[in-house]
Amino acid sequence: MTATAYASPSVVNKPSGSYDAIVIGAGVAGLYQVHRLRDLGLNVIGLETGSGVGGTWYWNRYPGCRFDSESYIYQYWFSQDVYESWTWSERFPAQPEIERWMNFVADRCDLRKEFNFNTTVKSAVYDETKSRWVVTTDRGSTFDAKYLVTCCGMLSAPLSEIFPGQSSFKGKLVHTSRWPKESIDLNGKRVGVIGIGATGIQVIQTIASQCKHLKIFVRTPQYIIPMKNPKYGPAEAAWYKGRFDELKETVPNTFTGFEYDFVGAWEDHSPEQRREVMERIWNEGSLRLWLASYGEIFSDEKASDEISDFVREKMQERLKDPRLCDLLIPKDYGFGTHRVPLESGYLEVYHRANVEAISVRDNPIQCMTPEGIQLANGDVHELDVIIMATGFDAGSGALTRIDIRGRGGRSLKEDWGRDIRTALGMQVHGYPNMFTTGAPLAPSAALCNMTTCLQQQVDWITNCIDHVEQSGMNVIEVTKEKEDEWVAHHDEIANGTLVVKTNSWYMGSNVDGKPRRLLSYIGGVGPYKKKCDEVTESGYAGFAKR
Ligand code: NA7
Repeated sequence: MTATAYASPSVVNKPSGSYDAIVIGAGVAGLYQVHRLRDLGLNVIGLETGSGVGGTWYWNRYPGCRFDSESYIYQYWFSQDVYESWTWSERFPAQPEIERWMNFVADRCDLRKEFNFNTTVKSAVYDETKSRWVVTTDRGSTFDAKYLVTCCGMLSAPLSEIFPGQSSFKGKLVHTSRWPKESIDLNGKRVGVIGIGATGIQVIQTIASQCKHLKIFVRTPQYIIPMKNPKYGPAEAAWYKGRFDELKETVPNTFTGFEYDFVGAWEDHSPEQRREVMERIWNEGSLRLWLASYGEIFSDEKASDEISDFVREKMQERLKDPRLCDLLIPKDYGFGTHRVPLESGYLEVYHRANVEAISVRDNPIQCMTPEGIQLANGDVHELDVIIMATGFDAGSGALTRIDIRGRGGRSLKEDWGRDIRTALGMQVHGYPNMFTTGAPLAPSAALCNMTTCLQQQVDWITNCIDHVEQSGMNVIEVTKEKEDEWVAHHDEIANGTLVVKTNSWYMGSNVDGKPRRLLSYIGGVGPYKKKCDEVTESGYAGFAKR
């Protein structure tokens, strides 16, 4: 089943009032969290800003949006029936197919009725006298519940208001994650794209042939890996469906939550062997070169230099033109120290006659004007459409944009404005009975196959809530000491890597004033799971219960 029409959701399925648990978000984590809590017998409500399910895959409908994870790995593992009943059309499918899959999962598990859509949570306030969370929404509705689980996504708070004069622009201005459902006609238009991260690259390579003229505003060059995206037919579907049990067991225990794991130790291979390995993995056309070639590329300068040179060489062969090489090939940070996008013909776009790369490294964008984009030197680039592929306030932004108040009225926005701290990325001291997924200091904040990590977190949270319920308690809250311990452990591992030396959303450096800390736990998905399991097995040592 690949192209089912899905039911349009009722907007409001549940009334204001009291529930056992409130789940914010109807993406990968939110759907599964509602499913699990409902199975526990809890009265649960899901609240979602969008008009449908999908989260990331609902919002990011810009041209060219697709998986960088293999479709048969970016999966739910809780149900063999769900896994085997959906058939992917290719290795890295595009957003419409992924959105259809998310809707298929929601329908197969009858989850839609548990959600109120078109409903944005404005505040979540912990009432200490009642030990309950009180949540208000933009629709004027109020819900209270014993548990609050945030499944808001780690890349869902767009950086869409960053240039002075944006509202004066006479043409069409759009952030990629708010691309309209009815799409935008780019034919014959003068289009500008700001940003060449994973999103910008997908957009640029897709729209270049449609635009009359495309100006790409380039600041920091980006390493890339060419994607290989074969179509899947019955043979491939039978192959991966037959591996359900094996993948379900192995994927959650690898370093990054994908199928593959590292090839061996850098030092054990000669330079010639390493070259052979890199060539082989490069030709696989997946994220593997980054996530599962040599672990040392994240920590050892020599390994990082060697693999970075390898990728630079590959990019140079395609770009040829020295000006483009200077503009587009990274020189001052190591391969893989932030997100490496897959691409299909992206570099060749810059050879097209209708495409122009504008360097804004030393001559930054100053503002938008009614005509287009103005740079610091006064040059104005006249445009009909401006596409902002400018990224997100990652990890923390989705939560700090909600007025979340814990014990004593403390504000999460203020707490995280000083220092972004969590325990296991799933609880924050001072916020009892609040659980977070895709939040800072867990692999799910960036460095993993998202479905793997989010399911593991949802399972942990569900077991924890079940434990509280079974023990007849009201409240569970991580202690300050336990949180400190986790933050120290997280920092120790992070600070031993090269990732902390590179500026990117991974470090929060794309948002002015954001405290600098690696958002994602980099100790590995499998080891992280083990640490979470140890907490469960200890009866939640380090968590205060009453
Ligand atoms: P990213 O990776 O944060 O990329 C944002 C891009 O926008 C990046 O190239 C930025 O350049 C650029 N940017 C942001 N502000 C400016 C200004 N003021 N001037 C010029 N260029 C600017 O976001 P994506 O949406 O591409 O990807 C986010 C994740 O989604 C991705 O990692 C995948 O996991 C999925 P900079 O690098 O800051 O110089």
